[in-house]
Amino acid sequence: MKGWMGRFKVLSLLGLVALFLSACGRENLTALNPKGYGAEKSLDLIILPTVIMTVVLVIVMVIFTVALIKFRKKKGQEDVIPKQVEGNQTLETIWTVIPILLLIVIAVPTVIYTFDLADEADASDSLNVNVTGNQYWWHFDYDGLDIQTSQDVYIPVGEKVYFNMLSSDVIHSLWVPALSGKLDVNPENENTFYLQAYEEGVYWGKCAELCGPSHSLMDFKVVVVSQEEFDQWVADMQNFDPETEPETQTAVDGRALFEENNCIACHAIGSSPVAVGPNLTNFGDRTKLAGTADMTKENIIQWIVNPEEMKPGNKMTGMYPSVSEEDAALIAEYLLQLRPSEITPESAGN
Ligand code: HEC
Ligand SMILES: [Cu+2]
Repeated sequence: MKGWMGRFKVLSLLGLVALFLSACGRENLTALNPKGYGAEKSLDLIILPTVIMTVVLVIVMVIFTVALIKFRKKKGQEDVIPKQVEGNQTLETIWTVIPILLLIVIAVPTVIYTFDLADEADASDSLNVNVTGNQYWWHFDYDGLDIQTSQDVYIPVGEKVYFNMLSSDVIHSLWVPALSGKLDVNPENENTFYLQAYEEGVYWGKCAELCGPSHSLMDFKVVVVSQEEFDQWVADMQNFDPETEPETQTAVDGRALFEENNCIACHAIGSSPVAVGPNLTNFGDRTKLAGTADMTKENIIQWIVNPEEMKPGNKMTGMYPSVSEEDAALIAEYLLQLRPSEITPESAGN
């Protein structure tokens, strides 16, 4: 009975571990299923030392077990002392040389990949996105294209896209686990790396540097589309005219309220250098509100009425006159119809 119970415990423990690990494997948010160049190289560098260390562990455990059994105190031989081998030069040499060799085997590809991933030789021929990390949202300014987005960044599949990153406040860190390793985003000293995605789709990004109370909500998406779709998206964004009259009266009223309530001071609609708050040009195309909540009208109303509840410490709270739920609903109508493009996270697979 005891043996059965023991096995049951082990099995349930293993089950729990499997359950726990499966949560780490959320599709498009895992470094263990790479969909881009940087992530692939990083996984290679995770696997190599893991394999080496596992082999070392197994060998050491075998030797350890053999020693335990072979040299245990035996009945009738309590006083026997096994042969003492300390200071044995051959042994000392072997266990000094083997770890050095193993470290070299790990170090060589690590150094090669590090230089490879930091290579920026073709940056000036590639698409460049100037990224700003803010408490608690990401801003993306497409170099030379007159397009700014927030929360979602669109890139063409297969191409190297360079991210030139600065922070407007504290240190953040940009991480898209399925596409690449992470890189710090500092208030000074621009850091640059590139993303190169192998497959179309929507990949989740995270801030990977504790930056304040809503750090864990500082999510964003990388929308990877075909080159044609990307060109289409660029054209759609560039052709978008913020002056276009919304189709419904509620949205027209919402727009007036958006202007009256000072929202416009921080939120640009259309291409603009203003980046105090997220650019809302393609707000209606997003699948998440403020990077984190579901994009529903109710959530938008809640956000406008009291953003503090959704994202503590955010930089919008208290910066505009208080807005009633009715007015917030009209503003939400206006914002939700801002849909300049057919190319969206949904059309790309999420
Ligand atoms: C002082 C500048 C400021 C003002 C004024 C302001 N906001 Fe914001 N807003 C922000 C910032 C900063 C964020 C990002 C908050 C975060 O995610 O941490 C934000 C986020 C948002 C978002 C979510 C955007 C997204 O990409 O999902 C919406 C919607 C929004 N604000 C609407 C409004 C409305 C409506 C008003 C006027 C009633 C307003 N804001 C006034 C700064 C401002
Ligand atoms: Cu951050």
